[in-house]
Amino acid sequence: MSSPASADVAALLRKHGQEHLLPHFDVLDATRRASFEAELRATDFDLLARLVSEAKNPPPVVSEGEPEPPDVVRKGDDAVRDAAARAAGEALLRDGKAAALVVAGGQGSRLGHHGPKGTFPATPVKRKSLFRLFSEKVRALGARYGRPVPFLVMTSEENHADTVAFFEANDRFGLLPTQLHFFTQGMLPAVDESGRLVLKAAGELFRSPNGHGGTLQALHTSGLLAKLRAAGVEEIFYFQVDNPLAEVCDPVFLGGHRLADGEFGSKVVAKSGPDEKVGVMVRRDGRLAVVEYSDLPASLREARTESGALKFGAGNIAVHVLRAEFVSRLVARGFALPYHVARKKLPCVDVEGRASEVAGFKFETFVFDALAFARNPYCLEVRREREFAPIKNASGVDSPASSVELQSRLAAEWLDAAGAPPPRGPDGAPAVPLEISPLYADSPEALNAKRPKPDYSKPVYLGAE
Ligand code: UD2
Repeated sequence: MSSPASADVAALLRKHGQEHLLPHFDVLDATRRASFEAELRATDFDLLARLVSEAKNPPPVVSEGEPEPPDVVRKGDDAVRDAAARAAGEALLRDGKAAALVVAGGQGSRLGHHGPKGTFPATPVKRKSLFRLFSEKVRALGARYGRPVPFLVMTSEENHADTVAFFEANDRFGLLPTQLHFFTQGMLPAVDESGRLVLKAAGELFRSPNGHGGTLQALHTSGLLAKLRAAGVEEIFYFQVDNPLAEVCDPVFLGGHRLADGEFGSKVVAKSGPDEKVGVMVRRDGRLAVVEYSDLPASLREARTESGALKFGAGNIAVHVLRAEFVSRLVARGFALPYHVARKKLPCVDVEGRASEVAGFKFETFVFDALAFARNPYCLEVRREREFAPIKNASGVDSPASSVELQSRLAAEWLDAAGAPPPRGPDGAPAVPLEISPLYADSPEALNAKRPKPDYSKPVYLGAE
C-alpha cells in the first residue's frame, strides 16, 4: 500500500524546489519508500544547488595566469639521477613505506563490458583480467622487496559487491587477505538542467560516483588512510584500472618524488599529437595543474616550441604518487577539490515509473586538482610505449586491440634485450602475441636472467600459472 512522503521529507523537498518528487511516493511500497526517504535525508541539497548554479553561470576565472609548460624530469636522460631515484624508491618498498592504489570506481560502459572494468580480459595471450594482472604485479613487488605491498582497490557503490566477489572467487589472485583492501568512493546525485533530482528507478535517485578526486575523501572516511599510516605507509602509488602497462610502484618514480620532497607526483608522456584526448600538465601561477583536453584552447593545443615539439605536450597518464601525510592534511580541512560538471543525457524513469531520458548534469572531482595544494610537485616523463596502453573504447584508439598490441610490443622489446628477438611484421609488431607474466619476470633484467628460448611458431606466454 502506498502513502505520501513523511512530513519532514515533504518539507525538505519543498524547501529545495524538489516537489516534483512528491507524486512519486504513490508508486512506492513501504520498503522502497523507507530507503528512498533515507536517501533524500542524506542528500546535500545546498551543495547541489551551488553546483547547479555554477554549471549554469560559471563563475569568472580568477587569477589564472597564462599556462606555461611545466618542469619535467625525463626518465632515461640521466643514468646517475635515475639510479639515485631507484635506490630511494627501493628503500621505500623494502621498508614497507609504499602502497599501491588502483581507482576502479567506473564501469566498463564505453567498452561495452558488463561489470567492473577491472574484470575486463586485457592481456595478449592469457586474457588475464586487469585485476589479476595488477595483483600479480603487486605480488612480484612483494617477492622482489621481501615485504607484501598493500594493494588498495577503490570501488564505487555501483561495482563494489561485484568487485569483491570477483577477487574472492579467484582466491584474491594470490594476494594475502591482510594485503588487499577495498574501499568505496562517494556518490553524488545527478540533476536535470533545472536542478531537479532525477530518478534512476522507482524509489531510487540517479546518482553517480563523485569522480576520482573522491579517492582522497574515501581513503579518509573509510579509515584506511589512518590504518595505513599507523602501519608505516608514507607514499601511495595511484593508477587507473584501464592501463595494463602501469608500472606499479615504479621505484624510480617513487624515489624521484621522495628525493624532491614532493607531496604529489605525476607521470606524463609526450602527447602523440595535438588531438590526443589526454589532459596536459601545465605550470600556472607557479603551480602545477592538469588542464583537461576539452579545456585547452586550440591555439595552445597546437602551439609548438622552436624544435617543433608540442609546447603543451606533457600528457597526463593518471599515474601519481601521493604523500599519505599530504592526503591527511588535505581532507582534514574539508574536502577542498573543485567540482567539474559534465552535461549528459541521463537514462531515468519519470515520477510514474516510466522509462525516459533527460538532459542533465553530473558532478565529479578530479584527483589531480589536489596538485594546487601540494608542495614540490614532481613530474616524471616516461616513454609511452613502456608505460601507457589504456583500454577505453571498444575499437580504434585506446581499445583492447591497440592495448594488446602495445603490450606485445613491449614484451618483444624485453625479449630482444634477453637475446631472444621475436619475428616481426613489416610495421615492427611481433608476428605472434607475446605475454610475460609479472611473476615470471618483472623487468627486462629479470627476463634476461632466465635466458628464455620461446617457440615463436605460436602465441608465447612466459609464466607458470
Ligand atoms: C582520464 C583523464 C585524462 C587522461 C586519461 C589517461 C580525467 C578527467 N581525465 O581520462 O586526463 O589522464 O585518463 O588515461 O581524469 N574513476 C573512478 N571513479 C570515478 C571516475 C573515474 O574510479 O568517479 C576511475 C575509472 O575507473 C578509471 C579512471 O578513473 O580507472 C579514469 O576515468 P575516466 O575513464 O573517466 O577518465 P578518462 O579516460 O576520460
